Amino acid sequence: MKKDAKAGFATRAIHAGMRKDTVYGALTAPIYQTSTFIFKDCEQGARRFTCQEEGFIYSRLGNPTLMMLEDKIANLEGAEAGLCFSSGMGAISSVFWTILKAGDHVVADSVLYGCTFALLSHGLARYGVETTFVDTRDLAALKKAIKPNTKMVYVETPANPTLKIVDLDAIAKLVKGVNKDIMCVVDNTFATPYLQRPIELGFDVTVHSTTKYINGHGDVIAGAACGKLDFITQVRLFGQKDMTGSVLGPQEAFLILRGLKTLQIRMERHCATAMEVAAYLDKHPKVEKVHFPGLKTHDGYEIAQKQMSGPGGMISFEVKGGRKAGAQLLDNLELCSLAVSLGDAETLIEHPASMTHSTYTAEELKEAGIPEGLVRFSVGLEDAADIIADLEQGFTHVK
Ligand code: LCS
Repeated sequence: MKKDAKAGFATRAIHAGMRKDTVYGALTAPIYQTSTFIFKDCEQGARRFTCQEEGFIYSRLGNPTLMMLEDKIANLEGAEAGLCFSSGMGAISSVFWTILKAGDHVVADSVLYGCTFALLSHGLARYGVETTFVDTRDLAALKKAIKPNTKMVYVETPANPTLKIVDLDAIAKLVKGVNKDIMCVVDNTFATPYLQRPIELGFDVTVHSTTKYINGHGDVIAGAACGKLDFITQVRLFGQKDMTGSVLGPQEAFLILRGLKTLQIRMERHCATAMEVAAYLDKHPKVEKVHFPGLKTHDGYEIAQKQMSGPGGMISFEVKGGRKAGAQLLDNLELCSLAVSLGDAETLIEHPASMTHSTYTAEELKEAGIPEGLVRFSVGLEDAADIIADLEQGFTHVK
C-alpha cells in the first residue's frame, strides 16, 4: 500500500496491511466469520491447494481478517511476513515444532515466561529435544553452550519476570558467527515493535503474546510470529496447520486490529507512567530492589538505551521482608488488580514464584536468578498519581 511505504510508526499501526472494502467501503476491517471459502470449480480448488493461484481455502490456512493483522504486525516489526495464533503459547510452540526435531539442541536464556520454560524443559524434552539454559548476558557462556546439533537460540528481552535485558545485536552476531543456520528467536512481548525491532538487530524470528500490549485491552488471548516469508510459510503450513492447529478467530483479529491503532500512544503513556512509578518505588524505604530498564541502576540500562526506544511498562521489585511482605502489599491494593497477564489499561500486579513462574521449581528459580519474593507490576494507563497513591496505602499494610 502506498500509504505504508515510508510512513511513521503511528501511521503504519493504523493503515499498514489494510485492504479497501471494495463492496461497501467499510472504514474498518470486515470480520470474515467463515470457516471455508467457495471455489468456482474443481480446477480452481486444485490450483489453490498447489499454491498456483492465490486465494483462500479454509480458515485454518488463512483468512482475510487475519491477513490484514498479519501484514500489519509484520510491517511494524520490519519483517517480511507475519502469522497470527490463538495464543502466545500457540505462536511459540508452532515456531518450535517448525524448527526442531528429535535429536536437536536448543540454547535458551534461563529467565523465560513460565510456560515457555515448561514447554522447553518438560514438553520438548519428552520428544528428544534437549535444552541448555544459560544467562545469555554472558556471551562466553552462550558460546560455550552451543553444540554441533544446536538449531535454535531463544531469549526474551526484557525478560518475564525479572526485566533482564540481553544484547540482541551481540547475541545474533555471536550465534551466526558460530553457525549461520542456528535460528535466533526472541519473545518481543514486553517491548512490542514500537520500542524494539529485533529483526533489524539480526534476529530471525520474533514471537509475541498479542494478548498483551499489542491488543492492549485485556479482552483477547492471541499470539503472533514474524520473520522471513519462507520461514513463516513453513510455520503456517506445518507448525500451525499440522502440529498445533493454533489458529486465531476473525473476531479476535478484529479486536487486535482495533487495539493496534493506539499502540504508540499507549506505549508512550505506559513508559512515562512506569518511569514515575519506578522512581517512587526506588526511593521507598520498604522496597529492597527495583528492576526496571529505565533506571540507571538497572544492569541492562546501557543495552536498553541502545536497542529500545523506551523502557516499557513492566516493573518488578522486591519488598523488604520477602514473600510475606510482598503478599501483605498485594492483598491490600485497591486500584491495582491482583491478576496475572500484563499490558492492559488496568494496572495488574502478581507474584511470579507462586503464579506465572510456578512451573519453575524453587531450585530452578534460584538458578535463573528469579527472587522468591519478587513482585511483578504491569503499569496501566491510569493516572500515575492514583497508582502511586494506591501503592502508598498498600505499603502501610506491610509490617
Ligand atoms: N510470552 C510472554 C513473554 C508472556 O508473558 C506470555 C504470557 C506468553 C508468551 C504466552 O502468551 P499467551 O499464550 O498467554 O497469550 N504471559 C502471561 C503472564 O505473564 N501472565 O499471564 C500470562
